[in-house]
Amino acid sequence: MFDLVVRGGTVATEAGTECADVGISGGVITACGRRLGPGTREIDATGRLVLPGGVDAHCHVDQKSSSGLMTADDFFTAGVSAACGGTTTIIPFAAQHRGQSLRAVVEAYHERARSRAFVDYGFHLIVSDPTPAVLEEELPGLVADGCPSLKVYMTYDALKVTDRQMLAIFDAARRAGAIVLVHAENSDAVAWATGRLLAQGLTEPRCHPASRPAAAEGEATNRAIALAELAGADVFIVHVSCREALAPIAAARARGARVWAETCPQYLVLTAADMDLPGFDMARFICSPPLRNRDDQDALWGALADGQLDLVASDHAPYRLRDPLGKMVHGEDAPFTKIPNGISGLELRMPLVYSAGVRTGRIALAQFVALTATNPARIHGLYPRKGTIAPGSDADLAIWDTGLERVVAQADLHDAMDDSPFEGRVVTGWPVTTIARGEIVWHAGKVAGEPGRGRFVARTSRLA
Ligand code: DUC
Ligand code: ZN
Ligand code: ZN
Repeated sequence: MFDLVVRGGTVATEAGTECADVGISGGVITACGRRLGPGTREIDATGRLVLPGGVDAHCHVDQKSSSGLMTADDFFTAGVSAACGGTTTIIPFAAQHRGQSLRAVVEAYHERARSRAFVDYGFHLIVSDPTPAVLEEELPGLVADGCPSLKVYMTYDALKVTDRQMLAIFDAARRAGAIVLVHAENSDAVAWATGRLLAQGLTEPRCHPASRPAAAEGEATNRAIALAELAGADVFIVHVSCREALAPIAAARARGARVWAETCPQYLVLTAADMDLPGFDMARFICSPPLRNRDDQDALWGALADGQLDLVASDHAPYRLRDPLGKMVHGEDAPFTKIPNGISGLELRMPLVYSAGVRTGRIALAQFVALTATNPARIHGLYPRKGTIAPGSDADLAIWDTGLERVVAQADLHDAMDDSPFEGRVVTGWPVTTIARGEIVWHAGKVAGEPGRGRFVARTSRLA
């Protein structure tokens, strides 16, 4: 007798699909096959797709930005939103600001997450102050405690590291068994392009993309990879948005370099042209790197299809649009340089990519599973516990109605935002039931589960 049986669905993994029942006991998948015995509870998944719960490897939750703003979502609202969108594991950041102990930062995030988390979570570290104590004493211990990844910024004055610091970080990460995530934009190029716009009085939100040119992302991506190779470190380029960044990634992988990379839904379905309207509403699209053009979009889809990009993460960075503690922190007439960067997307990540990718034939279903669940789990030390449907894995599943068509409306979403950059978009294919460690947390339009049900998942070091 199982605790729960998901019966008669089409089970999809990165290896293909099969018509099978999934048997769950004690929060774990214990059997997958035809005509399984009964469960205390059963869900009929006939005519539905059964997918591994998604793993969102890049999101910002209960995080203070370098300018002191908090994200709108905490671990509860973010987790509910994730679950309603078919994602059952998230990896947000524990962000160090200069002068802080990295260990103390991580402990504070643990404290806030423990009582509020709705889905399982890990932490990437953000290192902005790579002192010898941080790199030699704190980092190895934090990796051993289950955080084998850290992010560095090549831009933003309060966060950015120099090339020399980046080399020291790569070196320490290699020795500790961590992968280094890089926000790759050339800071001086961005400052120069920004200055040129401001000098012409071009300050509206829609001018933001021109202030962060694709060349700046391409140059920094190439440099980050070169420095990682020099130090022998594993490097992961986050939020790749353009052809200029894809080229050095593909070249590095062709020569066997240890380089991984992601893109995000906003770069796959939106372009800078969506912003080309006057007024503050366009601030909803401000993110960094910025939205690009149709040609970049095509290149990103091509890179997902041919395996040059490893995963799709949301980069959920929720700052409410019409809120003095959000995008309006400096008022409605603020220049684009003063508007917080970030787009929400935890809940829509998988439906957007399914709808725009699988239904259109740009990527296959098995690739969708790999890009949204299996690869992020594997790259970030969660596999096979997370990211697949197999005996022994956590019972994290989503049952999808692939024909369900909905128009995106913020009012239907579960995050703490007041606005979505994807508002009004028609999306076909949605999770109708989500199961997290064997518990039905989203079903028939209702959320079930308490704050604190999500657990920290210690991830495996790259040395293990
Ligand atoms: N970088 C991120 O990774 N997320 C939000 C904004 C940013 O610059
Ligand atoms: Zn970033
Ligand atoms: Zn981010």
